[in-house]
Amino acid sequence: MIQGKNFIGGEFVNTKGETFEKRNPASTDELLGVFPLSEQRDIERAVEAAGSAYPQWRALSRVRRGEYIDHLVQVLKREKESLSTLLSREQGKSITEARAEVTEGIHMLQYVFGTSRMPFGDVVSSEIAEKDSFMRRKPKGVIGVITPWNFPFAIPLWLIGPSLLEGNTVVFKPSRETPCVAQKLMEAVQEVGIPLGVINMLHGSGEKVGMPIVRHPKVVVLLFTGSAEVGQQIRKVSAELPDRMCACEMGGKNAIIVLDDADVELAVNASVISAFKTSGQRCTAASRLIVHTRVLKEFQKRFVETTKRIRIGDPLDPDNFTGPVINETQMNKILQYNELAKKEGVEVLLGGGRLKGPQYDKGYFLSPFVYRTKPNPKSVVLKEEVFGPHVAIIPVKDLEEAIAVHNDTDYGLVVSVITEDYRKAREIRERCEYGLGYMNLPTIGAEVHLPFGGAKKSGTGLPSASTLIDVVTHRTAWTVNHAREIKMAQGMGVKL
Ligand code: UN1
Repeated sequence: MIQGKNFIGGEFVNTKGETFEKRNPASTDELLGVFPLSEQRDIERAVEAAGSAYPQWRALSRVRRGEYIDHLVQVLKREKESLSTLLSREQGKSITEARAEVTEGIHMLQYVFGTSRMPFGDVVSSEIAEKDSFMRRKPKGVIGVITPWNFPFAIPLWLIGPSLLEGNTVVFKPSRETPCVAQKLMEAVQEVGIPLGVINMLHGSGEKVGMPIVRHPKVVVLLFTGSAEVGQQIRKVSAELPDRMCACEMGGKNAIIVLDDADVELAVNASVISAFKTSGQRCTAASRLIVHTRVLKEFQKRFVETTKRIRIGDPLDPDNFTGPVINETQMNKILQYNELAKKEGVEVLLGGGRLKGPQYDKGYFLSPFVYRTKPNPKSVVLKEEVFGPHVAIIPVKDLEEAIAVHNDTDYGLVVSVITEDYRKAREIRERCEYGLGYMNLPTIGAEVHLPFGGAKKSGTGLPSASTLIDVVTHRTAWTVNHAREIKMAQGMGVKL
């Protein structure tokens, strides 16, 4: 049982006041920890600590900051198995997925460390031979990091890693659904001896902790991954602050497009992985399978058969494909979307619903809901993100219709096309609206050194992961004259 504490100024602090419990979503009997519900004064202390740590931290060399990150990698690697198990118990994802997530988080830190001896700016040309111009990146200050429950280890590190390397300090608010892994991450930070106040963490709710961080005028950059609704709220608040930059990563209604020449077995496997890993609770999950009528019959039959076979159960059993969903609210929301699909008149292929039996009754286990429906611009279930094991098969007659159906949603995060025809794949690549595109692959499983971010409602066009550097640094110009006299660009005369 974890006795949760906030981490402020390099110390775990005792907080008086209200607390919340974290239970295992696979077996709600199991209490994993009790955590503080932070309040305004805790937020002030954390922002203050991050602000005070900033001048010394940014004054260190970039290479030295990178070395701290490398040390953090070593500690997290040592703790990999215990972190993965805790993640699986806290989040409900299968142990194999939890291990992959821990690996992915460590990969981000390794990437960041690797860039610490690489250039962080450019040498820029000048019209004047004796002038040397440079683009030099500078840190911005205190960065707020607000992260979701579906990737409680990797996403914080995607956002915190680059922020720290570039000399910023951080106030981190993990999701209230996944405080345990965040707590362990701070223990590792403390062991490494990252200077006090460089990373601070506050437990609590979105309303009482998240939004006050968003509203705080001393937080110059806000990094958020979560729902489109909250992201939009954050963008509005940020727009009122004169020097605030915010980068929001906000979900998807992703599709796999199965074309007429597709390898159907590959299409089925890619679709099952994309739709049901993490029980569909990834922003990269596929909830729309847009299938050419020529392969529809075979694809549908095999997709339904394979889906029936996936093993759902105890996430710590490595033979299980997926575990429970995160909590009761999400479970009910998903079930409501299933009902809504039925009301919309879809053809139900697998009925979904709560799994029953001794191994399921104490958790939030759902079986997949699979349906077939014609393209329907008025359908709500074809447009909104469900974030659960809920997937539509949508028949289309040709490539043109596939592209039109793909783009008929406000989101634009991931597309995958299953085809052997590179010309058709190119049409998908050019004309679909997305941030991450795949050919003959699932929609999940991006690697950290690629840009990660969506179009339309899915993102603000400021990608995270490796390209976060553009958000957490200010590009400055620095120009030096080596001549004895002043020579101006643009042919300006300066005869005095
Ligand atoms: C998310 O679901 O919020 O591409 C992130 C993937 C993972 C990251 C998912 N690497 O599925």
